[in-house]
Amino acid sequence: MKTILLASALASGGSERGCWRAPRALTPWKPRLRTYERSVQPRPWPDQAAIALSAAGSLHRRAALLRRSGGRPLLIGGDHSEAIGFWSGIAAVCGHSLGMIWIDAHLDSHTPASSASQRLHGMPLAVLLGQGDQRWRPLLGERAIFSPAHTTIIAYRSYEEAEYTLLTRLGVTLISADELRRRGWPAVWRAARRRARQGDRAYGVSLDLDALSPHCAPGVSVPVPGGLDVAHLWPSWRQLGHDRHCKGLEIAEFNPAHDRRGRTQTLLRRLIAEHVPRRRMHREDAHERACLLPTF
Ligand SMILES: [Mn+2]
Repeated sequence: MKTILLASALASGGSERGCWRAPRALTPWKPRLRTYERSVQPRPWPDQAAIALSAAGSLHRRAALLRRSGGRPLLIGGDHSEAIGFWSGIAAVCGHSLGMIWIDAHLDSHTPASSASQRLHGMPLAVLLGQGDQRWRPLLGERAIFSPAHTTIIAYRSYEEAEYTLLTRLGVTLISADELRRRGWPAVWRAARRRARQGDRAYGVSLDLDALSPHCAPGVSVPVPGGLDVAHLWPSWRQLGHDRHCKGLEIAEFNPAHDRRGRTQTLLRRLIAEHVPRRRMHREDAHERACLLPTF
């Protein structure tokens, strides 16, 4: 399955708007693409609901289109609220709830009733598990996009009680950064992957760069000490390229404004290059292979 790049300059759901410049990391892959770098100042939900719903609709349609063409979309973001449109588009083509491996320093499972900040990038997982604001219904439908029993969150270490309670009630598997350290990455990854693809289920992997130790990836909006050493991630990330059950990949929350000496950008480019060779991108029509979505 060929991996196809998709980039989102979405920053309206984050805590600051630095993520709008994240698609610049794609420069080696998009020699002829125009960049869109206009952005609105992030606003709490539901002030920016119209923007968020419209952006999610575009991502939904684009992800579904790429999936229907037989490719595996790799989305480069953008704040993590991009996940709502992206994964719902992939699930629409699969026709059932997806398995999910969500690697993140946060639980991203607030609802408007529990969130103090009302930032949408703290809510995408709740929305995708069918627990979000009613306004998402027309896009998402009645069914949860992720099956809770086939979803694992890995490396979390900063969260609020309400998120933890919601996820536990739904039956999502939660592996904290402490537990990850105790059990080791290979065992945790193996179990999460087995759970995600149980019964030949289609699944996806969403990597929030803040899951990684801030030493490896300083360029994020909400860094949290501790976390995953990127060295552990490589073999697993590479392995996904050969897994036909894995229907989509996402790397979220790159904020170039906080990067140090290009460390996060270099890392992001290496992660992309594992699945999309640069030379291939230069030879082929970039417009078919990389799509950059405008923000608003
Ligand atoms: Mn996140």
